[in-house]
Amino acid sequence: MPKARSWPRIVVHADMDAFYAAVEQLDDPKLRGKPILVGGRSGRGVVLTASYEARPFGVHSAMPMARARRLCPQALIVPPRFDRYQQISETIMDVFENFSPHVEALSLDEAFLDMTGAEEFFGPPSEMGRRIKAAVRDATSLAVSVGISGTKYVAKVASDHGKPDGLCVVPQERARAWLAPMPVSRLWGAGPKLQAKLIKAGYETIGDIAATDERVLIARLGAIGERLHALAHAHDPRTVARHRGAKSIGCDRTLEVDVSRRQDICLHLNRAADTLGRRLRRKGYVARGVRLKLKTSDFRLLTRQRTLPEPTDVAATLYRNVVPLVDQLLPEAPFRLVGLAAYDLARITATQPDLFDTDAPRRRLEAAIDALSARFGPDVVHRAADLAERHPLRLAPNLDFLDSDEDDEA
Ligand code: TTP
Ligand code: MG
Repeated sequence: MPKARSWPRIVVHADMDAFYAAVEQLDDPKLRGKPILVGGRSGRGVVLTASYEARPFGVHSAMPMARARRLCPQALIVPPRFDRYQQISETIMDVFENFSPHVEALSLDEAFLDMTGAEEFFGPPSEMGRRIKAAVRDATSLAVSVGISGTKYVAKVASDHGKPDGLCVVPQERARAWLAPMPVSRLWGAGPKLQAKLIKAGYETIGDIAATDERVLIARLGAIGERLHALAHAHDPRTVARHRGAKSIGCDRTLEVDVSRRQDICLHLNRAADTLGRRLRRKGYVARGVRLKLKTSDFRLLTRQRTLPEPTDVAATLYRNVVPLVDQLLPEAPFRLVGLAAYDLARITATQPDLFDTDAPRRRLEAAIDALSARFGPDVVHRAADLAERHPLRLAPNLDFLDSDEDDEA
């Protein structure tokens, strides 16, 4: 007979503390214990994250760097090193996979783990949390905050609740009461507009929503009322999907100057394809699809994607396949962000020797450039078209995480 379980479902949410900043402090002891801001200084520079030492000054992610520097003039500004964050991300995702076969990476630094039924191996939920935290610290020397409950929603709120270095366990039967005093801004999917609407309708806390009849909420707020009611009651049927961040890799840049001309957009994509091809080859992946991402000057995110005729890790092939997608979105120009992602990644295996038949000569060329760049630095080899361009490519910091619409999922 199976052992009796105390929790019917155990969902863990783990999220690294001040991730980019913590990595910078790890790698450079001079930065430890100090307020630091990770991001660019340029005109459109924004704070990607702030160390916990800087947060009491009111600075936070996505704030313009200029404003953050006014609020916290003593903060040290550190440019981001995405490859290093990616590397640590892979380490932490590997750690999570030692705890559960169901790990859903949400971004570089956070994941859900379904640990239902794992008490036998790891003890009760609080002990699971302690072990996960210790394993992440052993592997990276960094702190992760962990929230554990019976649903994704409450686990996520719980991991944030204990930050930094938190461990917050909320049994399902106590989840509703635990949520009740929290402001409606903690409801998943409640952006600033909906929050304002809720406040105006007299709902300040999650408990206010929970105490209202579902039909009344729907009548006042529309279809979203049903979801808010469920969340406020700690009901969230979503399961932990099994996927790692590495199933797609992207290269997005917010530009210093918005672009409208097809040739300018393509120039950025060509560069992005080079970066992606290089990363794919380095990691031993091939992509089965490419996705184009453009953000309009009024901040609408547009995407188009297509499956490739054959899996590839060749930049020229990624680029060739994304160009026709540009034409579909060109009428929406100007764009402030141009991005390209390779998705549906698979590891190259020995059983796929014919993979690169069509791409073979081009692949040899790109691999040769990889070798040159590795030896002499990334700026040694340039494409003639880039050099001919009058304006050098000017990039602002990566804002990928601002585009995450995960919070808006039903
Ligand atoms: P978060 O987990 O949101 O933030 P954080 O890890 O820095 O801090 P916290 O302790 O509150 O979790 O994001 C993870 C990393 O993603 C963050 O270190 C930098 C990056 N990021 C951006 O680049 N832009 C953004 O707007 C946000 C929110 C994060
Ligand atoms: Mg984090």
